[in-house]
Amino acid sequence: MKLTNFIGGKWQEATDATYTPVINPATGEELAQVQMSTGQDVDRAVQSAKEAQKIWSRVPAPKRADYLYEIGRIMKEKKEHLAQVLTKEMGKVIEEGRGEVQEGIDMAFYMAGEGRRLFGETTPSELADKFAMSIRAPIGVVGLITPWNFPVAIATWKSFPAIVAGNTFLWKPATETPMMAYEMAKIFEQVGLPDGVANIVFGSGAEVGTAMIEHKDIKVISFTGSTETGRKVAEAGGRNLKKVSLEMGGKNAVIVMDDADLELAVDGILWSAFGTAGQRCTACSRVIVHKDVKEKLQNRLLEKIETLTIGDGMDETVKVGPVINKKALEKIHSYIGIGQKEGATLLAGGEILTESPYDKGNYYAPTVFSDVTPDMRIAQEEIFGPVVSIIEVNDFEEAIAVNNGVIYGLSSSIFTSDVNKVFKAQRDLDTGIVYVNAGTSGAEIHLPFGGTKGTGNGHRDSGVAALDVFTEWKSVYVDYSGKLQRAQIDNEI
Ligand code: UN1
Repeated sequence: MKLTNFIGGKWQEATDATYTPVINPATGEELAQVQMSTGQDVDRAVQSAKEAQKIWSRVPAPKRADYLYEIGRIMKEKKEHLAQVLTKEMGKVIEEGRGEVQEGIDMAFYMAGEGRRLFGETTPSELADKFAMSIRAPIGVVGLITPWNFPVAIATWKSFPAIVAGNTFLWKPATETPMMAYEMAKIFEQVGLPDGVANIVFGSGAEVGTAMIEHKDIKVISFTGSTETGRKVAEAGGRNLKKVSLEMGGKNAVIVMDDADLELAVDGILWSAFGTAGQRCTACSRVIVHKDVKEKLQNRLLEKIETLTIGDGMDETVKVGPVINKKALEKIHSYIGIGQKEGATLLAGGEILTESPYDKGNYYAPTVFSDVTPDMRIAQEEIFGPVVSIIEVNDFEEAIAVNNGVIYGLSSSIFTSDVNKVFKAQRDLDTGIVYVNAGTSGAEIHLPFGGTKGTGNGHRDSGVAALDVFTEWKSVYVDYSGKLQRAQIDNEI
């Protein structure tokens, strides 16, 4: 199977196309070949998106939303198929594959509802017989750059608000996971989304991503990926005066206080640290635990890790799937030496699984470090794999300080039964998402998603906040006095 670009409603071979294999991380099997496009293909897609946007922006928003209802309905109909494709190309276990597709379905229906809201504001004018309002206007052609760890959900967080608001888009999916983009393009075709509203160009960040950021007719770039790349996107975006929305890394912590339900906390940690093999930007990679319950929590965590089945996510009983590729395996593994050198104690895992049946895929053993101090690299840097570091603290204040003492600010969680700590924590945890008595992952699509500090640049994906990325506020004044009235001058009392 060869995956070609989807431009102007047609499947198009790239100029000078070369192809790269798409590999199932669980088995090493080749699933497809994806084409690597060039800047010329980006330009072609932008032209088509630009033409389409002129018409699309005039389609009433409730009618634009009708396409989203249809997209959501078809995604629901094909949910199992989509989940299987997702699990095969990305590696997450099938239950989570279904969950991710559900996230996309929810986003479709939620944003379709926005077609009949897209609320602006009316406000009094300071002058008589004058009407004032602010409305959300579409921006134009928007560029979406999405990562491999959530190949469909993240794309829906961006593309659905973009189109309901009257923009058209060019989407560059990650080269590791292009098949979900192909599946979505087939759905766009099936619902008869007008040609050019949705365009997909496959290729590398260096070539296609750069061409998108440099293109003068792409007005917004919404990017999810590494902090390293995000910084480059922001720099180039700044130079080109583009609106750039960034969603980057995390170093999310679960705080466990001495008054917590420990069994629940352990379950929360297991799910957030080892679900998706730790490859979520919301994954828990630090446990900040009160000294009085550390031993107990640690022991229970180690017992429960033993029960996690590792393997191909297509097997319904498997809880931890592979990581995306060999490079990721090596990066994760490099942190074992780093942690040990810094004086942390390796309590579990710390190895690449090489024996059959693991030898064909990219499997890493769920890993726990203890005796970690907040300044160690394993407690500061995003590892993006199934590795968690346990840090002991003396009290609540120290726990908050350790949580906040990293460059990232995506998600945090606290397990406690003290209502005062709950409210203090939600105020003081410096992250865009805060959980109480739940792990760090599992955000719902109708709430804003994003983080503070090095995680982002102030924008949010999903939720109604996503509309802020894809619309421009336009202030409209209608003077019906029939005479020239001058604000600030003719309105003295
Ligand atoms: C991500 O890891 O980039 O909150 C997205 C969660 C999911 C989305 C994660 N709903 O864990």
